[in-house]
Amino acid sequence: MPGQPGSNSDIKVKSGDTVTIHVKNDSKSYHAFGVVTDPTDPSSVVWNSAFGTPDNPMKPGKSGDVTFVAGAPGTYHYICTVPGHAALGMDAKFIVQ
Ligand SMILES: [Cu+2]
Repeated sequence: MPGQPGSNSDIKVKSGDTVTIHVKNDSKSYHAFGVVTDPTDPSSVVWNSAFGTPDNPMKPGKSGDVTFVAGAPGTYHYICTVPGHAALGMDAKFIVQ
């Protein structure tokens, strides 16, 4: 789960890969996961990669897996899709080769 600024590792996969992300909310706030085309737009989630949504986010302590197939090659981001959270640093690159 994206956390502190600068501490998030880039993820690299190949187009067509089936990717499973284990998401764990170990903070005291509400969060949600998604791979997006635009980190400033939480609605730009691709490939049904969301776990939780801004309207129905993960509660503190919740965890789970989301599995999706990586699409076209390019540089995407994985972010917290709760509005404002990506700008706080819950943002890193998700690179499809
Ligand atoms: Cu968040």
